[in-house]
Amino acid sequence: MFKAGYVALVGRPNAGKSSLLNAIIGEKVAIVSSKPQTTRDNILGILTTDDYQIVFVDTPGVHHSKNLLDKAMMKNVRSALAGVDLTLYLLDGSKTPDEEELEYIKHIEGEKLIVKTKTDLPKLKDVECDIELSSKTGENVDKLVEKILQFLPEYDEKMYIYPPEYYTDKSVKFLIAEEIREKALELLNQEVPHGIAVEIIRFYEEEDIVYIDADIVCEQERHKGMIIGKAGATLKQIGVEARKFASGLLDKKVMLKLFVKVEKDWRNKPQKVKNLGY
Ligand SMILES: Nc1nc2c(ncn2[C@@H]2O[C@H](COP(=O)(O)OP(=O)(O)OP(=O)(O)O)[C@@H](O)[C@H]2O)c(=O)[nH]1
Ligand SMILES: [Mg+2]
Repeated sequence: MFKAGYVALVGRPNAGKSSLLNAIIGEKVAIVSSKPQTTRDNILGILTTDDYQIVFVDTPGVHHSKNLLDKAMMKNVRSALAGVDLTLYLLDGSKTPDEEELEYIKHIEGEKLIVKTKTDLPKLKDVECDIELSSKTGENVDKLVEKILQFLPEYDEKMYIYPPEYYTDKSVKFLIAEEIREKALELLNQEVPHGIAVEIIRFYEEEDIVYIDADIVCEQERHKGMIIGKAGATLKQIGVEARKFASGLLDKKVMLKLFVKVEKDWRNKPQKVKNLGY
């Protein structure tokens, strides 16, 4: 018998959803950062074996909407929850959940598993859950996959939802834009990251080299200066690391050019939020 189905990963910002997705798939599908609200849209990670195909849907962290981008992100969470075979609610094992979070869990419709993350860190409080795991050490990640299989429908033949060689629904362009954003999040302080977006403006592939130009969009002149850094050092470092990733992904030499652009209040501009694919 072959099993196939959809599983959503839901939880507060920073709970460890994208880290778990990457640990399960074994590839870098979704970017990860210590700053909350890293993931902005639903990202599929696909795990295929001879016996099953599980399509995981990583979602933005559940939070209150302050602007149009936040609203778009929460809409993504709601749409991910519709029609999945199972919802994994991730509770950050290094934090104490609040009432609001526990209430949210109660209202999730359909089958669900409560997954406590980050077991390699000291736990603050014992909270009831179905499984505890660490994406960092890999502890219990396989066990979670086994548990998930119990909830998926069975088929007589191999019912692939996606071609078996796919591990994500996202394009290389998207993955590279996200990688640039991740490196920027890593290198910048708390104030700048939420207002950053990355847009690939040129992607030109030749036989042995790929030329990529990308804009890092930010909200204020002041932020632009911070992204560029002293004598261009920060932007250069973002570029060096993102280029390495792109080159590995494409298996080709990559020429990456980064530009920083200010677009005031873009998170409230419907066309911009839409163009960026959120
Ligand atoms: N020690 C430890 N840290 C972890 C683990 N899983 C995730 N983290 C860290 O927790 C932070 C948030 O991880 P993410 O995977 O980006 O969390 P997320 O839930 O996807 O966050 P959003 O996209 O903002 O909603 C990062 O700094 C991770 O390195 C874990 O198992 N152990
Ligand atoms: Mg995430």
